[in-house]
Amino acid sequence: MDRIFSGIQPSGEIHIGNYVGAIRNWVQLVNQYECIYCVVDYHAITIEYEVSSMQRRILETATILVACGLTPDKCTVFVQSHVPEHTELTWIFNCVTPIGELERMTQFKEKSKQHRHNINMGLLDYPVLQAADILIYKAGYVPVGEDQTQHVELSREVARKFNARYGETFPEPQVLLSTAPRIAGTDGQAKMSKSMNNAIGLLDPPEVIQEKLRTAATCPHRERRSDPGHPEHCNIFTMHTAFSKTDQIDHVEKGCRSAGIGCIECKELLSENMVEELSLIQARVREINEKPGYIIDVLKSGASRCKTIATAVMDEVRQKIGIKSDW
Ligand code: AQP
Repeated sequence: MDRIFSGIQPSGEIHIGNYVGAIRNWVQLVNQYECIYCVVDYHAITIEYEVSSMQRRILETATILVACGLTPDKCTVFVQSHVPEHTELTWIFNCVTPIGELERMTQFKEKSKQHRHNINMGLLDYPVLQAADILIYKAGYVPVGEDQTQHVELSREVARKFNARYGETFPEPQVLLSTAPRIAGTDGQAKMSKSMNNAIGLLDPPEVIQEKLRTAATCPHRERRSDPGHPEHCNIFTMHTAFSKTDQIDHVEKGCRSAGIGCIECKELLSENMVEELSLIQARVREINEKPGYIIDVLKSGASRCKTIATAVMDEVRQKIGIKSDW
């Protein structure tokens, strides 16, 4: 069975972009692949963060993954820092990765603008740590949202460079995109993001979801109710494609193009469907939270499984680069 790896940062509230762009796809893949999913805490410290909230965020993120269906009987869920071989491999990969490749990464450029006073080495090196996360498990596929495809491309290059210098070791991983690989924020412009105040949280209560959708941007070309809309330019329609049934999507698309339905009706239908799907996840989160220690056990056994794989791969890597220590 081919292996899959993907990760999520505990850098804020998990939102519906993370969910439909990545997590929901991860759940669908567990029957076809051997899946490893990771809470990437070392990635999350590349930007300023509240130290006292980090443990809570890590556990909350893992709880959401399990509540969405990534249960330990189907896949492995663990925390990146619990398997330190990831950071060891990062150092080795640093020594085959051209700095120029990292400087041209879109996320690095955007985060450098967002965090002008903290453009640190970790921000630049973020994709190399990601390459190590993926390649330490020799994963062949990486299901991510569209924003991460450039980083997966880089991990392919890192694998190629390592293999060329030290001999065939790593596969070149392929991206797997979901059917909703990019959800824009409620502002309708920037990507929905934990750090942008434009997100609908997976744990938001129904009234908050309704309010966020009520005020969310719609098709920029539709100024009046009587104007025909352009669903292909409307983030609300993109969300419909992720949360509504096929006949509803069809109804909304036709109604919008013909001005048969207005944005209020369109948003109300979306809101109902989103609340229905998220309330199931929220109920499972509550159930998990009633079992103290459960998530910690899931993460410990996940880390122990991953450690076995990572240790073997690091042995192979150390041998290939001439740093084997069996004296
Ligand atoms: N808006 C989005 N639409 C579709 N997919 C998305 N993903 C993130 N935002 C969207 C995908 O979710 C997975 C986990 O993302 P991440 O936590 O590792 O980091 P990110 O891409 O940087 O997500 P955020 O929410 O924007 O976090 P911050 O604000 O901390 O940078 C990835 O597969 C990602 O593609």
